[in-house]
Amino acid sequence: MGRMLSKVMKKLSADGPKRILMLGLDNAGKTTILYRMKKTDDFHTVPTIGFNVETISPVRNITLTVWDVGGQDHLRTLWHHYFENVDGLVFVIDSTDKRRLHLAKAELEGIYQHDLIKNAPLVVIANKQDHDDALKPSEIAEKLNLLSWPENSYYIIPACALTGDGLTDAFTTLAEMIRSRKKHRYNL
Ligand SMILES: Nc1nc2c(ncn2[C@@H]2O[C@H](COP(=O)(O)OP(=O)(O)OP(=O)(O)O)[C@@H](O)[C@H]2O)c(=O)[nH]1
Ligand SMILES: [Mg+2]
Repeated sequence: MGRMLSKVMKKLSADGPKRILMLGLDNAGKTTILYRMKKTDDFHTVPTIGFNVETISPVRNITLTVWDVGGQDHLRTLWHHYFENVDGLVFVIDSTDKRRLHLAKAELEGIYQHDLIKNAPLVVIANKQDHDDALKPSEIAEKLNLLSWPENSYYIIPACALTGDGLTDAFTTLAEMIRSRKKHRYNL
């Protein structure tokens, strides 16, 4: 009975809402992504001081609680306060912000230094692809040095938060990555 209960509990927690942390430099488009996924049409974003949290359902049977934390310089030092119990990470890049890509790379690498995050699957959203001068995901992957990361530990997806293009793919992919890891771990 006890063993069965514990198996059921594990299955429930494996199927319950996953906790997603969404980070990235200021102006990358994190809050726009969150409210586009929430299908909120009438919103205007202002730089986030603190965080926003919303439950989203990118497709049926997937529910994610997404924490969007402000990315300004002085706020990035607070990111680690959100690392507890994170199932997966979304890192948002402004694909037009070539000048600060090296900074985004350093921040991403810094995040993955933390024990609480280091095994969390990663989806990088190459946002603002509606701009003609946006870098392609392959160029961003190279500049972030993602090619040296373990296979299947990350996925990079082109997107436009204004239209929503790529966003369902990004969150569904992350949910699948989390699910396949949990399945592997618990052998469910
Ligand atoms: N052209 C274009 N603009 C975008 C896109 N996504 C977001 N923006 C714009 O980029 C600006 C910043 O977006 P936010 O969502 O506030 O950025 P953020 O990452 O939440 O920024 P912080 O809260 O400061 O960390 C806003 O003016 C958005 O309208 C996109 O895909 N294309
Ligand atoms: Mg914001």
